[in-house]
Amino acid sequence: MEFTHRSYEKGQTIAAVATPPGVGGIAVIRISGDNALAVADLIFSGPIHSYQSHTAHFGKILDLEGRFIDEGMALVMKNPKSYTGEDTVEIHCHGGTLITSRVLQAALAAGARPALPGEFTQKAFQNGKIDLTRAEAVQALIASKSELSCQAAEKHLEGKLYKLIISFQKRLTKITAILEAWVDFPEEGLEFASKEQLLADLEKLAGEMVALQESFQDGRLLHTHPTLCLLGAPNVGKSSIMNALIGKDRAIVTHIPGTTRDILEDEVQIAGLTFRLLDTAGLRETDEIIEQEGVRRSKKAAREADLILLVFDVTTPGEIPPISHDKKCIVIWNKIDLDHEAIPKLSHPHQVQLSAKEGDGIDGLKEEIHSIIWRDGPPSKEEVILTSERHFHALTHATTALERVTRGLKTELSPEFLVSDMRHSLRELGTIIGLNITEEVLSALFSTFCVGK
Ligand SMILES: Nc1nc2c(ncn2[C@@H]2O[C@H](COP(=O)(O)OP(=O)(O)O)[C@@H](O)[C@H]2O)c(=O)[nH]1
Ligand SMILES: [Mg+2]
Repeated sequence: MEFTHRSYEKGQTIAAVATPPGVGGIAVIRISGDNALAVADLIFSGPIHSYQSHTAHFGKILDLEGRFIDEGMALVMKNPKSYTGEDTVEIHCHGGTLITSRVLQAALAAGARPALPGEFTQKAFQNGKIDLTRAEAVQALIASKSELSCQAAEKHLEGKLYKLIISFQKRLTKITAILEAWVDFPEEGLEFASKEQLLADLEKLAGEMVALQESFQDGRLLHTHPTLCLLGAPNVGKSSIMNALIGKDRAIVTHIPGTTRDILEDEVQIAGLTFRLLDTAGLRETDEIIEQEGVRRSKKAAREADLILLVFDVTTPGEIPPISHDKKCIVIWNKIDLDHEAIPKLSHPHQVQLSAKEGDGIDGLKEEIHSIIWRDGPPSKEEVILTSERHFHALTHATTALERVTRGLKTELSPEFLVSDMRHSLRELGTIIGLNITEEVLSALFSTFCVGK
């Protein structure tokens, strides 16, 4: 990960354009920090200081020499009731690139410094407005392109993951206290019944933690954008299927075999997920050097794909090569709108028939993709799932430490070791919500955010 580590200085006043670059109806320049009101006062016609918190005011936006930049609104949010927990002013101006940059320049000239990526959210976290899972959820929600990743991020933003981690911590702390008492008063020992109870509690807790950990199998799909790769002989209709799946004329389709030579890529929403869809050059022996390279690339893309869509033309199925079972694959029989002989019988479990030209069977193909990707059904609306690698690793460490405790308790291991593992587990859980986390890790994390968020 590439990032520049930066120290956080509480209260420093920062400014950034919070709206996306480009032209729009309005743009928002956000200013936050101890001097936010003073900075805004210098570039806005009204007396920002005297405005009540959470009120919006129309006025002129001026540079430090008093030159008119634009008319707009100032929205004042005084600490601690703001996103960052500090004094914040948002200036809404017209959304022209030049106007926006002049307003930002004026704010910088008035004493703010340019905000780094994610710095407003970092302030919110450092000032205790939100825990780290919620801070991360903000960016995850912004980056969400699919229904399911949105749903998962919303859960985290509502604090559901945070609450779950806190409840794990409480139960861990309780068990740790019992074990610590055992260390302090070893002669009293752990009574037989309480040891049984302790083991039962531990195993129940570990089970719940492992369940959350395993939810990352689904959660990983939400942020990695799995790949679908169209594969098959020339002219079977791969490019036509790509176009039908994404609903636009993305790939060139002709009756000439070997039309697609390079790999084409686009995004497609299926099964609540964003997939990378790859269209490839048709697989065949060829002396043509560009096509040879295309075929090589097709094979490489197929090897790396999460799911292969292997296409055949029902009118000329030809020789069907053996289909490997270790790779997820759907066999597609295309061109069923044309007259054709009986479709060859294959034992392959996932087969669909369709006509890319007419659009028939495309929904069936999507359903098949859905059933392969979500073998046990997609994550439910209620379920809290892990979607971040960072959370997954911390939870894995926490559960591994807990498993050591369970084993140790069964094998009469000295309680000091058990306590040490319990503390380790607690610490790992804590990092998920942002406790005991190094500044380097934090700034690496926030550096992936948008500027202005
Ligand atoms: N009748 C019919 N023709 C199709 C169908 N799909 C593709 N074609 C035609 O088959 C030819 C090759 O299609 P293309 O998508 O370029 O195949 P590719 O080489 O596998 O990418 C074109 O002339 C398409 O119009 C289909 O479902 N029905
Ligand atoms: Mg093609």
